[in-house]
Amino acid sequence: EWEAVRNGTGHTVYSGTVPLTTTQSGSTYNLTDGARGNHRTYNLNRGTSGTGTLFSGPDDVWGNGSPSNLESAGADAHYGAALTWDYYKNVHGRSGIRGDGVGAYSRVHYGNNYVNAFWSDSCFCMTYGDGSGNANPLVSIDVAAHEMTHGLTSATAKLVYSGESGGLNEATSDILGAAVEFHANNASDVGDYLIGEEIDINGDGTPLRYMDQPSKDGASKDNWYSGIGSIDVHYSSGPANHFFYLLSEGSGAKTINGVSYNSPTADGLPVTGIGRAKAEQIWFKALTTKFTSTTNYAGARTGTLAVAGELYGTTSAEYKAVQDAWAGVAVGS
Ligand code: ASN
Ligand code: ZN
Ligand code: CA
Repeated sequence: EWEAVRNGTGHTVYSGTVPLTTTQSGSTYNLTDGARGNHRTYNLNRGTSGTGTLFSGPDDVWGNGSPSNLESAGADAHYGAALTWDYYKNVHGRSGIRGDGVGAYSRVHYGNNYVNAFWSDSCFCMTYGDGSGNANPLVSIDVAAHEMTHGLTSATAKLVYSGESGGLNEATSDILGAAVEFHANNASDVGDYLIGEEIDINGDGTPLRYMDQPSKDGASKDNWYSGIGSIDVHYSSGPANHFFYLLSEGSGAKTINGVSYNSPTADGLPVTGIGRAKAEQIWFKALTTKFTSTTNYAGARTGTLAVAGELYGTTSAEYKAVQDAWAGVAVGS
């Protein structure tokens, strides 16, 4: 039996019509990404264990844009994994989650009315529910990149998923998930500092999380405080998400790709942003070379400052912006 890498087409739920890299095996096409370590996308068809079945068929066109066609969410998941792979490869020089060029896999249609998505270290895979009520399949670009980034964190800093390190783990997935969405440059799902704005999990069109002012979700914290390690990691992520927004874009009001933001600072002092590209380099390098399993907010400040010093020098505007952005979320000296 022969196999070949193919260029297919996905009609996704959230990202319009997109290119998908697939594999042709005999007369059958598969959602196996032959250009990205054979990352595969499986259909659990409402099951909750195993892999279900690899998406496959007689042609290289996947889904029709509607969630009722089971291939559509598969196309989103396959596309999101490819975008995340390409982001780490092209922007940070990392090939695959472990840096070994080996793909992972995605499973869609997990369970019944499951309103979540998750990364698992035990399967080294991502899993996506179909949502229920207003919530649609949880397969948008930022959600896929968020989950895949949990794999990166597991393979690098290994930030423990509780306490302040847990908040930093969650924030890392939001920060780099947003970065992937911006880099994707997809016309249907444009880049923003919102998480999960496509899936309508709240039923009123609001996103799951806001990086410019995390407290807008009603639960996340904008700024560090001494007890933050005892709240849910999806809320203690707030100060780090807010730090990243301030570092990239600066404080105050701003509109980007049609979305309006307003980012206040804890100390009332202004922060001048250094742009997303530099902020991404600082966070990624801190994650992969400075952070450890027990890094807390103070350690994240130290680690990102060390990286800013290495990349730009300790007298640079970038170094000062890292200092100011941490002070802006009440982490500092
Ligand atoms: N979707 C959630 C997340 O990635 C699942 C969880 O709570 N771990 O954070
Ligand atoms: Zn997460
Ligand atoms: Ca988003």
